[in-house]
Amino acid sequence: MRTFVTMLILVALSQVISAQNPIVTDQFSADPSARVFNGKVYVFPSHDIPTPPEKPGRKDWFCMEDYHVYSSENLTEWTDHGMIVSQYSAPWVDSTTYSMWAPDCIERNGKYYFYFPANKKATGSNGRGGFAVGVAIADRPEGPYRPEKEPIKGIFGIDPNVLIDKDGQAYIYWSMGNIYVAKLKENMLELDSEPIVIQNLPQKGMKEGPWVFERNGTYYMTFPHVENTIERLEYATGKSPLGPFTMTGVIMDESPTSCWTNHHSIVEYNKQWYLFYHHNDLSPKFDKNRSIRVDSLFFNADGTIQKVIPTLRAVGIAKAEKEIQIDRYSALSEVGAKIEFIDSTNTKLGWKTELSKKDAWVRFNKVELKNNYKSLIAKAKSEQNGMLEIRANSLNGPVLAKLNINKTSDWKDISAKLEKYKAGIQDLFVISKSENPVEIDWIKFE
Ligand code: FUB
Repeated sequence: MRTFVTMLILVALSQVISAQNPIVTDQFSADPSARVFNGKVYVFPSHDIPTPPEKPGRKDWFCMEDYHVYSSENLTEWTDHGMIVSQYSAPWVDSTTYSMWAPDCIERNGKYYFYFPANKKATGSNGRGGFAVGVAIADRPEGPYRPEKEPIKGIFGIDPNVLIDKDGQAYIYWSMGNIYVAKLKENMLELDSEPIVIQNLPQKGMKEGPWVFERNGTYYMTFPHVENTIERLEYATGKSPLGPFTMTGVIMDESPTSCWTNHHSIVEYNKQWYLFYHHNDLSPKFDKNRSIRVDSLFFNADGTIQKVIPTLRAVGIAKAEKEIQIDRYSALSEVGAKIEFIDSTNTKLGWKTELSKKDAWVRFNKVELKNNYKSLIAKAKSEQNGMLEIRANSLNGPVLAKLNINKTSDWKDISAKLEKYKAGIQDLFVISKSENPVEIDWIKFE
């Protein structure tokens, strides 16, 4: 009965968000560890928050008090299952430190083990506890999770990552200057070997956030590293989970918005590989309030990883009848098109597309048009009278609708009759057909 009630509460707490990059926009999120459980992708990020007034000393630093978990089947609609572990629910965590950094989660024998770093309650004479790694266990990926009373003995560090090898042996990796690894016992709660430092990684520049996976007999040790001034994602490869590893390449260059950290995970889902990572999209001026993202990742025939270029469009097929955030575009015209926050004082309201010239355009790829839509709706405005054309698949492709945006300084839902169209997955072009500037929040089909 108790489990049933808990499940009902969890369902009631779930919230579905349709999103491109970043994939979570109603709160900050960072350090995404993605896992495939029961045919869905689950993402376990950390959760940045603005500094609370009682912690002014942390104003310029990471501030994190709990974790949420998200899931998706199509990688465009994400369900937030709510908070799973907090600094107040784990008995060993010093709940004044807001230090719930990058976590990971793994399944073994039907149980879900959630690993998270945080500052321990002080025990030493210096009054500081330092970073340890704890575990919380659940019967379902969404929780509820029960935190263990004590952290794992023998780990002093951050950014836990767990690999269960093909022979069933589990390994835990973490960082603290270097990257460390140790075997885990079958119970997933205790170390089964002395920690060792992974050798042959770059000596200079900070390394953290290990994420290890195996593909075709190669073990990929992937990690953020400061080669120049901020982190980029690099990797080394080897033939065993313990190494030796050889430095192999760069997965993603430094953030174009100068986010100092990047932290990632790599996962295969429905025969496609994905890179989950973070930038500071919703907080351009403070890079400790980050947002998680996803893009496709490809391997070369020799097993090396092709560099991933961050996109706004992200992955997956968008549903035409949901609000399509065209500001998460696939391409923009060189002149007359730009993206701005709807309200720069409340970035969580998202972005808008501004088309300021005739023939300026924005392209949004892979929208699934079903049969029988009658109209196209745009949330838009124009200080003078504007006009938009929506076309399928190219700038000269079939016209789907023409929208007149009558002079207004308020956002309006403007509707136009749809022309005959072909159902299926199409790329949409939204094109300005007047010299008067038009702002668009989203479009959708009805
Ligand atoms: O999110 C806090 C810390 O920043 C993580 O633990 C690191 O990997 C870096 O992303």
